[in-house]
Amino acid sequence: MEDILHEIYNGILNGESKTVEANVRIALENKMNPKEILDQGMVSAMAEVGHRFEIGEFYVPEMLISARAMQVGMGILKSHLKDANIAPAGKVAIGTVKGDLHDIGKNLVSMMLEGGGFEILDLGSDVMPEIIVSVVKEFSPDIVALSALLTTTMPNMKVTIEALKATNLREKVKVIIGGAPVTEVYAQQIGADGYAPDASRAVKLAKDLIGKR
Ligand code: B1M
Repeated sequence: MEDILHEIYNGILNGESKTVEANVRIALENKMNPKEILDQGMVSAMAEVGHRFEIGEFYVPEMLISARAMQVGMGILKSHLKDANIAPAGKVAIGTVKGDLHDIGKNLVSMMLEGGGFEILDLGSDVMPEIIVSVVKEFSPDIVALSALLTTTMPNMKVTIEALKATNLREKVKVIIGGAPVTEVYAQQIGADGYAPDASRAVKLAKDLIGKR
C-alpha cells in the first residue's frame, strides 16, 4: 500500500489528475485510512510543490496543474474524511476584494490552502466588505484571506478590515492579504494579521496563524 501513496504523491507532483483519481480510489477500496492518504499522499506532495515553486523549479502553470490534481483527489476523499470525522486544519473564507475581478491568483491560493488541509469558503471575486462581515458572523472562519490585483482596489482590503472592526468581529478572525501590488508594509499599515507573496507562503502563514491562536 506504500506504493499507492507514492503513486498519489507523484501524481500530484506531476499534475496527473487521472493517476491521482485512480489511485485514491484504489487506496480507499483497500480500506486505507483517508487521513493517511491525505497527509502522506496529497498534502506532502503539495508541500513539495510549494517548495519547488519557492526555489524557482516550478512556475505558476506547474503549480496550477498540481493543484488541480490535488482537487480531483480531494473530491473523492472529502466524503470519506467527513465520515471519519477528521477535522480540517482550519476554515478559511477567501475572496478578491470589491471592484476586483482578478481571480486566478486567488483560486491558486484557495487550492493550495485546500491542499494544506484547510476547509475553504470561496466567496469569488468582487466581494463586498458586507459579504465578508456576514460570512464571518455566520460561518466563523478562522481566517479571512483577501486578494487584490489592482492598486485601485487594494484600499478595499482596509475597508473590509474596518467593516469587521465596526461590527466587533475583528478579534474573532485573522485577516491575511496578498496579490501583486500588495506588500508586507501595506499589511502592517492597514492592520492585517499577515501578508503572503504567493500561494505557497499563504499556506505557511495560515498554518502559523492558526497555531498561534
Ligand atoms: Co488585469 N490588470 N485588468 N485582467 N491583469 C493586471 C493586474 C495589470 C498589472 C496589467 C498591466 O497593466 N500590466 C493591471 C493592474 C495595474 C495596477 O493596478 N497597478 C491590470 C488592469 C489595469 C486591468 C483592468 C483595469 C484593465 C481594463 O479593463 N482597463 C481590468 C480590471 C477589471 C477588474 O478587476 N475590475 C483588468 C481585467 C483583467 C481580465 C479580466 C482581462 C483578466 C483577469 C481574469 C481573471 O482573473 N479571471 C486580467 C489579467 C489576467 C491580468 C494579468 C495579465 C494576470 C493576472 C494573473 O492572473 N496573474 C495582470 C498582469 C500580470 O500580472 N502580469 C493584470 C497570475 C496569478 C497566478 O498571479 O494574481 O499575482 P497573481 O497571484 C499570485 C500572488 O499575487 C499571490 O499568490 C498568487 C500565486 O502565487 N496572491 C495572494 C494573490 N492573491 C493572494 C491572496 C493571498 C495571498 C497571496 O491571501 C493571503
